[in-house]
Amino acid sequence: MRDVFILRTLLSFAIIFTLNLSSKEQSDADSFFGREAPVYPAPDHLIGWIDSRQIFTLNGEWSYIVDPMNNGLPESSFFGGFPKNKIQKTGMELIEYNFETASKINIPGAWNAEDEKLFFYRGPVWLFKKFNYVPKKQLLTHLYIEGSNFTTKIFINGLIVGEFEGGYVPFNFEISKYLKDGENILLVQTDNTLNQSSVPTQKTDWWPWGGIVGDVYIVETPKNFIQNAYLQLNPKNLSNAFFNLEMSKELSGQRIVLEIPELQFKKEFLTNADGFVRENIEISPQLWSPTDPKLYDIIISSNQESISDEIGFRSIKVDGPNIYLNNIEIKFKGIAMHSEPIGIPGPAFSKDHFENLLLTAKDLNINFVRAAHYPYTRHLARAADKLGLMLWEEVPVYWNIDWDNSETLNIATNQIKRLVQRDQNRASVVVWSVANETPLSSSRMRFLNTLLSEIEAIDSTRLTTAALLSGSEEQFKALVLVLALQGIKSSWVSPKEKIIFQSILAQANIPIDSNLNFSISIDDPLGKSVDLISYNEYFGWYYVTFFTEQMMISEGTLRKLMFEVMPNIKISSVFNKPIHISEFGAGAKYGNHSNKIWSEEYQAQLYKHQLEMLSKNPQIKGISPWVFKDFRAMLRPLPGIQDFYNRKGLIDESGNKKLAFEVLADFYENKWNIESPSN
Ligand code: GCB
Repeated sequence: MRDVFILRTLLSFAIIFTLNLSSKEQSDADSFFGREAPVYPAPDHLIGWIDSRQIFTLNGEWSYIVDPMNNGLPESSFFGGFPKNKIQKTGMELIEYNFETASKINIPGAWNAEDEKLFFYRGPVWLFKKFNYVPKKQLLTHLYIEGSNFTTKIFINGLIVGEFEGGYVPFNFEISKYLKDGENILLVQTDNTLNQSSVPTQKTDWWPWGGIVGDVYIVETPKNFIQNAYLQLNPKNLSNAFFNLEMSKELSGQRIVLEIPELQFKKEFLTNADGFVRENIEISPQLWSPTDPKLYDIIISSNQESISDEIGFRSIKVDGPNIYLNNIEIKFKGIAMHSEPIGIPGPAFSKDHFENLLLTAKDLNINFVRAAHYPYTRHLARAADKLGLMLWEEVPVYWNIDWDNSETLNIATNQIKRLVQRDQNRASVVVWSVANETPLSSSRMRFLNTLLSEIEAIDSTRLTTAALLSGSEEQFKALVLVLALQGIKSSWVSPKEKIIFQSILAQANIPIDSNLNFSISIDDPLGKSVDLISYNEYFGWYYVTFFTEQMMISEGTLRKLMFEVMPNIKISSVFNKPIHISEFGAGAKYGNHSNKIWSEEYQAQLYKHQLEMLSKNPQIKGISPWVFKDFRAMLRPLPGIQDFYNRKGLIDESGNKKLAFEVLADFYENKWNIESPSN
């Protein structure tokens, strides 16, 4: 049989290389070089409470091979691909790869952070790990990966385990049948290519870190195990909590014990016909809050296993334009972040990375972090739980994506579900965000409403949002008139520029002594579906740039005028809900001192004007300026200033504080409190 195949192969070679091919023959030739793609199964349902399971880490040193032609897959290689892991035995075997001698990388870690040659690379890279393990007959063995960007194919001992598309979120496969006693080989292909239908889409203002960017564990469970469990306070009744539990199989009558030793709570439940427990329990815990981030040990046991976690109890809700934590009105004093550690290139993934980020961010006197624009590893919310910071978590539905593509919707749905399933017990997480700056359309509404209903089905105890774009062209034309009126009033404006401003006003029939203020009313229809109206705005940074050519006024003049009019800008929404300003900011290179843009002084000035403006708008109940730390961005090439960093950070990549840092810290400490005894 094998000989017949080899003979046919050789014959085909001869034919292909000696004949001029017709198109039919060409397609035969193509299918000869590439085989039909095998089926790559999807991951299993997510396993929760991972940190209390029986786990063996596969973190550490791995080898890697870059495969720009995607030739290592079994379906694309004539020789069976890399999963075969052919080994040289006699020195006569033709093998063109070798994982044993290949370069090494630390996992978790992004190959485009660790290997300079791969900095801008987008494509497949193979990651290889040998490990010793003896599977136990009475247990199931799972492979758990906390995050892998963005398409991941997994092989164990040469066999296909499966594929996951999406990136950033955890997934697991049951792998018992692929394992053998002793040495096992795990081979993972990660591909960080993004395209129009992926999530995120092709163009983003952050780095497409590629590779395995979260913990890799072997996890052992009983054959019937507790898949996940959820314990959260009922926002409508603070002495009542929802307790939901799901078994891995639809097994009814399973005995489950829930214990909270510190509260002397112990109760037994039986699973229903679907293998679920869905109960309300009565407890009176001390409530979690930023000033008192109290966590309780929780133990859940079945007849076969026991899982545990530390969980905090709090409520979060909105009522009209106000936000309430534990029924006390609060403001979100926030900062936005990317998942990149201080002083270390690449993505953040570990407990240390996030503790360091959050502890440093706490010097801003914040109580809230917007974890933009994609899920970080579970260590973020764990650190926030302990440090008392409220969190906004988000999926990478960013700018314009393929709203009508059902595959794209599947990827995003999967991301939001996995994020919620993983972090549903974290008291720190108070906001789920489904999107950032997505242009209006009916297909976008359908898409985002689907994501919102996925959240609602799993977790109804938190706020939902999306960072919206708002302001029509018409509205922004009014800003031109407001700037022109200010230009006429301001003594420092040159006579030449005053003449231009006069003519702009005359054309619009606006008398030069009018009193016009600029106002924006957020009316994105998605506002109806979310709890928190979040809005990104860039007054003082981008917005003037749009007008300078059209007005024939220098950008310097317009920037100065913008600072003058900003304190009177009104931001409201048509919804009776709190507004959160999810972004504002300006680029500044640390150590660059001048009165020009990119200086620390310009950024600090912009913060002062922004904060004055925002504090005068009563519907605004939260802010998270952009951004805590300078982060890697391919859209930012300016040599000497950006060098492929987005420079809107309040600290630079090494942790140096820019002037604006203190401006924000002072605002949060002294100027933006709720004037009520409940503060
Ligand atoms: C935005 C985006 C954010 C960018 C930021 C910027 O509106 O939401 O991802 O990085 O602006 O710096 O331009």
